[in-house]
Amino acid sequence: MVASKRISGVGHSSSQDKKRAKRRIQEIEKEAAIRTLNGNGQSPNLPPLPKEDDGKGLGTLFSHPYGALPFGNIFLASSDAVRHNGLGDIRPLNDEQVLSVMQFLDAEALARTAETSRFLYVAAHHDELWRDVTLRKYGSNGFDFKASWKDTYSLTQLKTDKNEIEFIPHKPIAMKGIYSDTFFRSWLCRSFALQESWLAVENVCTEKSDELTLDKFLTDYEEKNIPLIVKGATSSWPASKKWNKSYLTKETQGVTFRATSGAAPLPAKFNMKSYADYCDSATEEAPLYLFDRTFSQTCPKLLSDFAGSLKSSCPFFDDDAAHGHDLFSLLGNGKRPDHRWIIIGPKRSGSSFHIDPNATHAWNAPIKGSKRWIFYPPGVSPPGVYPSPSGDDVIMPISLGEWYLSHWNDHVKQRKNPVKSKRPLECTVHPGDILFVPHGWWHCVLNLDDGMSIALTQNYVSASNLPDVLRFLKTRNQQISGCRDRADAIQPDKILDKLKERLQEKHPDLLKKAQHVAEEGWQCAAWADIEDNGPKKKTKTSVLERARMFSENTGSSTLSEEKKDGDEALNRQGNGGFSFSFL
Ligand SMILES: O=C(O)CCC(=O)C(=O)O
Ligand SMILES: [Fe+2]
Repeated sequence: MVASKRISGVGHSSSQDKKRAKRRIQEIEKEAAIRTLNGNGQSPNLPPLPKEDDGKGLGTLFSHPYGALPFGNIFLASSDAVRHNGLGDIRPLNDEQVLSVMQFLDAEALARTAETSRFLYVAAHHDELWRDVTLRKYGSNGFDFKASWKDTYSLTQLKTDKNEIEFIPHKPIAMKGIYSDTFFRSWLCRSFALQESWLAVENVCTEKSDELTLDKFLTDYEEKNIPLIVKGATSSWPASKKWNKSYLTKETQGVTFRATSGAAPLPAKFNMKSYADYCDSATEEAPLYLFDRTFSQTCPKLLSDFAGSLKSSCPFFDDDAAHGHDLFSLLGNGKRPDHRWIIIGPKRSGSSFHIDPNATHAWNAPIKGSKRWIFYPPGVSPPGVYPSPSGDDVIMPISLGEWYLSHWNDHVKQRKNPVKSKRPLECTVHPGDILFVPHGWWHCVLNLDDGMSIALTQNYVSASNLPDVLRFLKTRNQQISGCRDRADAIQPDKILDKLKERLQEKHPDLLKKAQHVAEEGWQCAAWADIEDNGPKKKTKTSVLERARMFSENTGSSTLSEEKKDGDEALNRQGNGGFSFSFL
């Protein structure tokens, strides 16, 4: 980003001033030339504009509401005075740094800043800044979402103050002369068109639910550790028929749900109605995703809408089955790591690349809205995803949008990886179907449909992954998750012994066999090339520093991974790890 100076002619400038101005023009031009405009008139730091293919029209979809244009357009502009004059003495900061400083402002300061100049008007309306002030002030009490974060803040403030002032919704004004990859890129990553080519490949195995036997599932999929879609398995679930905005709102009266985003400083508490409203108008690059692990206790009615049917329609996922599914249940409810979630999010929300927690397998059933999945086999990091050598943290683009827009071409190349077993798998899973997510596979998930997408997921340990789970609990203490923030849960240093104790009582043969296999090594390559436990080698750079370095090298914003986990998600810079990462 250029810390630009005034380059237009100035009334009484000295010849030295003129020389300086000329030098500066040359600098700007050089910088612009380095960024060589690509075919879209954008700098190469931005992904090419995707072609609109969902019939909404490029113009509306891609014009920034406050008029920001990609930085490359400055090459065609007569001056960059808007930024120069608008930032005054802070102009040496780049746009990202300006936004970082503004994160320290409260709502009043933000509103006043927006009045000071055209450039700061645009910067001070960055939706994420208003999200953050709202979450800081009202995030833990719940609030009604209204159209945008600025409106939500204003309305909540007026209500809290019992102020009689009339609420006037904010209407963005498009400014001229704003050239910023920071503003434009973030807008692009939140409003990108879903490309047909992203949805074209379907190479995950499928089975029809009425033809899939338990034995076939266990031998052909679970033991081989490969993903599978079971078609039509959940169509008979009451949840599939009943769950929508009004039903969930009615059945969850008085309950609040947590929603988090890797890009938001704090989690937010929403009631269902407010979250559904948010889904209708969310405009952030990385939307808040509702990932709730407590719903079966807070809304048992929702559990009864699928738990019974799961047993009859998907015997291969039956928690109580004799073949030893869900072995963590031996630890006891509340004591075991988190394992069941309701997941709700708007179009373009979803989960960034992660591996599921504690070496567990999972199933995922979309109830409303389809989901696009990309899988990378165990031990093969997806493009743009950089796990640390210890596996305790991972760096990747801050949003799914950014991953799709920036790394798609590299992903396409991976489809032709000469080693077949390293190639990615891809699929769209529709309501009515259920997906088996084998342990150790990287996966990312994108919600494709308008309104709120609703899904259920459950993680489990069975005979097939027990050896790796035992090995994981023994050697990856730092990465054990789903228990640290709950006092009633068994903590990482105790969990292995407890599990072995319980298995010894209930399934001694299974334990013996699994211990034997575990001693030989990992079954799954996800953890194989990482040194087992031992003193953790301290790297000099923190996750944040590495993220920053990566960002500076690639022009990309990054995120240190977050976990499939409630409050532990807050510690994502701390003991986070890719093996239990989520979102
Ligand atoms: O539905 C989603 O966003 C993804 C959930 C997921 O990653 C899982 O179920 O393992
Ligand atoms: Fe997952």
